[in-house]
Amino acid sequence: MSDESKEGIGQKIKRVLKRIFASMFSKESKEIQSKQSEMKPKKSKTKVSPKKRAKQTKKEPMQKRSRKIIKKQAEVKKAENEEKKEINESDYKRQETSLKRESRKELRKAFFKKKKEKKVKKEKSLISLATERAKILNSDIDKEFSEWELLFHNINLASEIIGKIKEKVYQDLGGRDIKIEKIEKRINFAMRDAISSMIQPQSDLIKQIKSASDPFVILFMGPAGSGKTRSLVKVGRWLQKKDVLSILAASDTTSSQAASELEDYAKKLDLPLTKAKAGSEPALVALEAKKYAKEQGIKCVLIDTAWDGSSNAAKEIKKIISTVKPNIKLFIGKSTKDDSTLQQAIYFNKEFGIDGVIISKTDIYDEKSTVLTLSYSIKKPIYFLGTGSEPDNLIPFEKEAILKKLKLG
Ligand SMILES: Nc1nc2c(ncn2[C@@H]2O[C@H](COP(=O)(O)OP(=O)(O)O)[C@@H](O)[C@H]2O)c(=O)[nH]1
Ligand SMILES: [Mg+2]
Repeated sequence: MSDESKEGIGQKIKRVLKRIFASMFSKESKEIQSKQSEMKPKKSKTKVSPKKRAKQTKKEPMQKRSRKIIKKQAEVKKAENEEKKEINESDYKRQETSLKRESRKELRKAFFKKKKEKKVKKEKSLISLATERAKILNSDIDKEFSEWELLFHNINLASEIIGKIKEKVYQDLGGRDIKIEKIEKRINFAMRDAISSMIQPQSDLIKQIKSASDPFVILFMGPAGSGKTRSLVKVGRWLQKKDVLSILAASDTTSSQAASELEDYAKKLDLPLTKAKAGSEPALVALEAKKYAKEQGIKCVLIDTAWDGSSNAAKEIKKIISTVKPNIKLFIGKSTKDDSTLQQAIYFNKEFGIDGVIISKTDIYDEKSTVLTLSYSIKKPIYFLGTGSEPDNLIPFEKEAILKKLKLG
C-alpha cells in the first residue's frame, strides 16, 4: 500500500479543500488588483511617492481611495482643459492680430498703388497740356482781359485808353500758336508790354544837370493850386540831397505872398533865391537867377510861375521861355479821378510845350489813372510823384512801381 493510500481519507479531503480555498483567495486578490489599476489615473501630473501611496493604501479603505482618485483625475482633466482653452484663446488672438496686420498692409498697399496711378495720370495730362499748342483767339484775350478791364474801370481810366491797350494785346498775340499752359502768361506779358510802351522814359536829370556847361534851367508851370511852388521846393531839396545846388527864382510876382512863401522855404533849406517886388516882370526875375547861377557856379535854376488862366499869365510864361530858354518845362498836375488834369495838360502842352510831368498829391488820390492817362494822351515822361506837402515828400517816378500796382510787375 502507497503513502497516499496510507493517508487517511479525512486528511485527503482536508488537503483538497485547502487547495480550493487557496485558489479562491488568489482569484479575489487578482480582481481587486485589476479594479485598482482601472481606478488609477492614467496620467497624473501630481506624482505620489510609492511610500506615501503604501501608507495611503494602508490607512484608507479601498472605496474612499478610489473616490479620491476619481476626484483627482477630474481635477487634472479640468486643469488640462483650462490650459488647452488658454492656449487656444491666445493662439486665436495671435492669429487674429496677424490677420488684421496683413489686411491693413494689403489696404495700405492698394491705397498707395491707387495714389501713384492717379499721380501718374495727372502728370501725364499736364505733360500733354504743356506740349499741346493752340492758336490764341481774341475771345481768349477777352477772357483774360476782363480782370484788368474791371481794374481800369475802377481807377476811372478812359474807355478809349482801355480799348487801345486791348487792341495792342490783340495785335501782339491774336492768332499766334502758343503752348496752352503759357497762354495766360503770354497775355499778361502782352498787357505789360502794352502799358509799359505807353509810359515814356524820362531822362536822367542829375546826369543832364551835371554835364551841362550852362546852368540847367527847369520851369514849373501848371494850373493854380496844382502844387507848382511846393514841387519846386521839393525838387530843390532832392537835388540838394544829390549834391546839386540850385537857385530858386520867384517868378510868380502876382502877389507878395507867393514870393514870401518861397523865401521861407529857401531860408529853411539854405538855398539861394531871387525875388522881386510884386508886379515885377517874371521873365526878368528868371533871367537874373540864371545870371547869378552862372556867376556863382550854381548848377540848376528852378523857376516858379503864376497861373490864373488869363491871357496875361500865358503871355508872361511865354516871355520867360523865350528869355531864359529852359532846358526842361515841367507841367505840375495833381492826381485826380476825373480828366481835369488831362485837359489842363493838353492845353499847357499846346500852349507852351511840356517836356515832363510831376504828378502831385498822390498821397490824396492814387496816381495809377493819372499816370496812364497823361502818358497816353500827351506822351511825356513823368519825372516825380508828390507824396505830401513837406520838402521831402517827393519820389522819382518808376515805371516798374506802376506796373506792380497794376499787378503786372
Ligand atoms: N497832400 C499834398 N498836398 C500838396 C502836395 N503838393 C502841394 N500840396 C498842397 O497844395 C496846395 C497848393 O500848393 P502850391 O504849391 O501853393 O500850388 P501852386 O498854386 O500851383 O503853386 C498847398 O496847400 C500845398 O501844401 C502834395 O503832393 N500832397
Ligand atoms: Mg505857387
